[in-house]
Amino acid sequence: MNPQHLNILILFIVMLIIIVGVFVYVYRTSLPRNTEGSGQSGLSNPNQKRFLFFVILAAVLVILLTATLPKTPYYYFANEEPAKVVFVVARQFSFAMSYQSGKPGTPPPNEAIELPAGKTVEFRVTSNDVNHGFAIYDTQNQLIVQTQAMPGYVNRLRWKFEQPGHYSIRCLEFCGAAHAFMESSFLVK
Ligand SMILES: [Cu+2]
Repeated sequence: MNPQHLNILILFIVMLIIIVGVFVYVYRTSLPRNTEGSGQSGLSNPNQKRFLFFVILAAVLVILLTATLPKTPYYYFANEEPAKVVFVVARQFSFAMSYQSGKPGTPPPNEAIELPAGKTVEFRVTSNDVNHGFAIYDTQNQLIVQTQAMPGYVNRLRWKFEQPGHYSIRCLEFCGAAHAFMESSFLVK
């Protein structure tokens, strides 16, 4: 297991423990009480305990969001000028790729794509019909980055390919009968 997968596994186990903990807490605090103690104050008061619980929960969520949001791929290479821009139009059941953007109402241009290794490139991804996925797999067939291809919308995906070779593109959004065969590729050198 590579370290990245291990981190994700640990994250999921921690989240699982937190979720189970919340359920156990809610279950235990919602049990009918057999004590007749009225006029409780301080932390023995269930309302105050609940309030404190939600304050801590909110604080944990804010800390986690602050720590993880800047690491989302939306900001990858945001300050760099892409060396190449590739226009991608997905449709049932293929990807058309070109260095030129197409004109509305005409078939999208399609050409073999070659990208420079070690330089930031940008894909501008859209769809001509339904929602598709645009997922890039490296030379070892590992998924490295992906975005959605949506009709009427252009998603920009920036990446830097360090390894030269053939990269595959697959659709990750079930889009119809031949979805499983919706593939393309490009060369990095
Ligand atoms: Cu598909």
